[in-house]
Amino acid sequence: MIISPFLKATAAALGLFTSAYALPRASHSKSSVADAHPTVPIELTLGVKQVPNILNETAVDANAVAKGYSLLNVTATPRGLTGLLSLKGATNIYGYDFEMLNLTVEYQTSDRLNVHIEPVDLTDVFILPEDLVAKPKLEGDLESFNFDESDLVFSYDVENFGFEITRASTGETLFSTRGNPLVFSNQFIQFNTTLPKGHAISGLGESIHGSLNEPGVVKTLYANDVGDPIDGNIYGVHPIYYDQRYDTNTTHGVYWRTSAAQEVLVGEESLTWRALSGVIDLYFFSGPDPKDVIQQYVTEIGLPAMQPYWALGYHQCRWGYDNIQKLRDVVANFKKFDIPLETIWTDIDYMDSYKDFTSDPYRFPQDEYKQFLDDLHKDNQHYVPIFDAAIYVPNPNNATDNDYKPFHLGNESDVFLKNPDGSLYIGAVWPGYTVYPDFLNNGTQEYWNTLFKEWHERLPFDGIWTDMNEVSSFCVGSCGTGRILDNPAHPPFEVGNAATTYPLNFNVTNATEWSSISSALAATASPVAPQPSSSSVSIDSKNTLAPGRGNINYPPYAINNAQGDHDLATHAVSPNATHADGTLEYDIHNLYGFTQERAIYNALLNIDNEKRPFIIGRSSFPGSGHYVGTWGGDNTADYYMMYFSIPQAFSMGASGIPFFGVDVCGFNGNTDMELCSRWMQLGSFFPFYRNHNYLGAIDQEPYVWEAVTEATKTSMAVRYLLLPYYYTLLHESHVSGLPILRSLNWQFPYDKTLAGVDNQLFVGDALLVTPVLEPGVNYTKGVFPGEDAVYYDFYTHKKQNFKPGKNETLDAPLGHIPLHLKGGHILPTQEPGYTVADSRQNPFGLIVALDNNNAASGKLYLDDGESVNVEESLYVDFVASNSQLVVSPIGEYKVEQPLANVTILGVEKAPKHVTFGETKIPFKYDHKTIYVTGLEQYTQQGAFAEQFTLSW
Ligand code: MIG
Repeated sequence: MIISPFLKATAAALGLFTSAYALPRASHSKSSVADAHPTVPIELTLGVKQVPNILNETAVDANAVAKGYSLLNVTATPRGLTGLLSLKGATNIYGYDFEMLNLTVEYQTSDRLNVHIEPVDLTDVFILPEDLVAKPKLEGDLESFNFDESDLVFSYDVENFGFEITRASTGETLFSTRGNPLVFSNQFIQFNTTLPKGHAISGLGESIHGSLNEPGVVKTLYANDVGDPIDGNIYGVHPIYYDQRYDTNTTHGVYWRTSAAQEVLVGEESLTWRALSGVIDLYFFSGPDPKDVIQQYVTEIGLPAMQPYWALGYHQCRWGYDNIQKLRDVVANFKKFDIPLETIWTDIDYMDSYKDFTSDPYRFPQDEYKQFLDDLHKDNQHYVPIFDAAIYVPNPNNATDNDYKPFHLGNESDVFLKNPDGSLYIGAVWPGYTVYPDFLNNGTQEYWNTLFKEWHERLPFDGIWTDMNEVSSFCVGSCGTGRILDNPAHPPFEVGNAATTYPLNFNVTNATEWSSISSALAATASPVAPQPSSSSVSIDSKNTLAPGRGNINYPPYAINNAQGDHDLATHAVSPNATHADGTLEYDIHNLYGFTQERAIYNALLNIDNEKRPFIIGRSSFPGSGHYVGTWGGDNTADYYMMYFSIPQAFSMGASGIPFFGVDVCGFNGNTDMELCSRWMQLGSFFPFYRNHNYLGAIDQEPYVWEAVTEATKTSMAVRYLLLPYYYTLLHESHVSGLPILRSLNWQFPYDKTLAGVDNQLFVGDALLVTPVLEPGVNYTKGVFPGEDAVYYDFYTHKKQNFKPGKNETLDAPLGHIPLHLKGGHILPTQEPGYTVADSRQNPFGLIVALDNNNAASGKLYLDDGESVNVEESLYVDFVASNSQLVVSPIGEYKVEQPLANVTILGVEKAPKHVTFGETKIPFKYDHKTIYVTGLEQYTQQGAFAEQFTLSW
């Protein structure tokens, strides 16, 4: 069974891989696809239609009905208190209520408070293991604590149990469940906190939404393989919210350490948090600034991985690079147009019939493939393949097919997820029927190590892109059980169909093409392929109470899972899939991607324990950032998606995943020149910078359009110039938990007008990007906050006359992305080269942007760019004041490249002379900027070999 002819035929029929303006053709007939390659029977892909509780008008409101608990036996402990909660009367609304609960309140540090509530009888209660997800711990002297050191004050009501957390320094209530009953049952846990009117709540990702969760927002937290629907649950799950208070200028965070399916309802003056299993394990972080809270949280879940330096280079990907020659052509085209290319990626096209750890023998023959990688590596470029979560189940009756070690080895080592009866859980993904490695099984890491090592010996890839790990399955339940001889190699939906969507305003900006496209479409309009009608069975979400673990596949409370029928098993492995230790997927569905990525991280370290693993993942959970960066999933080539990439990045940054980017130019649908030009420029400021495209969409490499080529080169020149600044930010993130991309709101946390400003982004503290996010304009608007702040145009070095609080209009013709330097900062630079390795051979520079007091500071971190255990590093401190720049290096890592230039912005008066150490040196003074060049002669030992001063 070979898939490639189908794809090729489809691609040809659809006019793929031709010129950028190829017309999409009419929809490919569905039946011929099905004839050529059987698919999973449609009925096996249909879930049972659920009525999501939040959309069900007759649903019972637990707050109104439940009777709650009363608190007994309160006992003070050295670090807090304990007590017993006794159910005041069972209501069993969405599960069976627990009679008795243990309450533990712990002041873990001066800025972290833990409230833990769990049933006294833990039979059938899922407890999230500490070796799976980091658990914040008591710190310091366990036997005593000065409660005055904490700004958080815990108080409680005994009769109708509720608790409140106030901030000592301001007297403000931060969190209060008072007046609303605690609900704690086997399949439904709920608490409710009051919020002040006009609140500013962020977090609770991953979703496509602005930074602020305004009243009416419902966040469904259930990892989901779905193409980025606005407000729906998508790939990652991050049960943390940030609550910013503008009346007191403080922020706190609330983290529920749970892997359960959850739903959070944000109201005008309340937040209701629901989970479908587990226990209450809540952490309050006291801040007080937003960045403090982020750091307090991220430090506990796991500080971000230090990425290899080359990860900062530009990445090119697409679904449809389906043979080696195509890859070589793309690499050559980048070179030809002189657009830096660091890494070329392949999607599932490289695999032999979409099987993990294989490559297609015809289109990716081993020798050619290996040669291609060797050639890339010679040019200091890199290669990253996709890796899907599920493992193909071969057909035992077909000798060649059956010769698939990843299945047999795993089956023999018994490392796959099971059905409740102990048989293999068999879902379906790209290759057909598949099984799923169980990362709670002790043997899985070794299985993984073996396979990754062997694969890497054949093909020395440089990192892994991990897809489908929510974890996805194209059918509902163990659909392959008893059917593995069917080989349903084609997914039960159409792939590679011509995308007929175009960016906003395409009909205006590309009028001629649009008219021919629309007439071609009209002429060939084919009847819409029959959609499987979803099952008519609909479950009343109140009728399924069950004791013990409850009703696992259809819990009584139906979350608003963003799949058509809302079934938890639609497009996902079913909740009743069972792990080696008996844990149900139901309880840890949200952890699959996290555990898989951690295992891949370990497998890559097992290949080479000295190199930082480079992994870009899709699904994520608190702690994922410690192992991987992520990308934003299947967005659409349209302006609104480019806009939402900014709050998505902020939210991932605040979730401990700073190394983030989205599919630049857009994944689903066709992009166009204008959108792609804007997006290539915006994307160049994201930590992870990758253009990726859908199989059925027109080409969108930056060389496809001349204007995009130019725009891209302009932006990339800035990015590569700033690589030392970016690398320093990566390291700062790695040691402190701070995000790399920062919202205006984090930078100026006391200015309420900046709450939810998502159209601008800071890179670190020094650079403010104000992109164009709409079609057909040659300007953009942005705000430049800070009463005393100074902003310089990055390109002209001119000081701007911006007024804080005013929405400034900036020139932004196509090809120009407004970029400003904030006074007070010093940025290290390095002359851009074609690759990151080339860039690192070039001379350094410094950009000094003075503030109103003629002062600025900054830092540089460097090391070899790839070691896991860094033995030699270099920290350089830059301080400018009183017309003097002092550069002070510490550390053993040697930089051989000299310092070439220093540019000082905001120098009001022309200096009489400029001196480097004691030596007078030539300089230029223009537009209040001092340009010093030619410093190489003084820094031949290396730019930062020793401390030096430069005075003016
Ligand atoms: O079911 O591998 O998000 O980036 O191109 C779709 C094909 C599978 C989803 C990923 C996307 C990738 C695509 N994959």
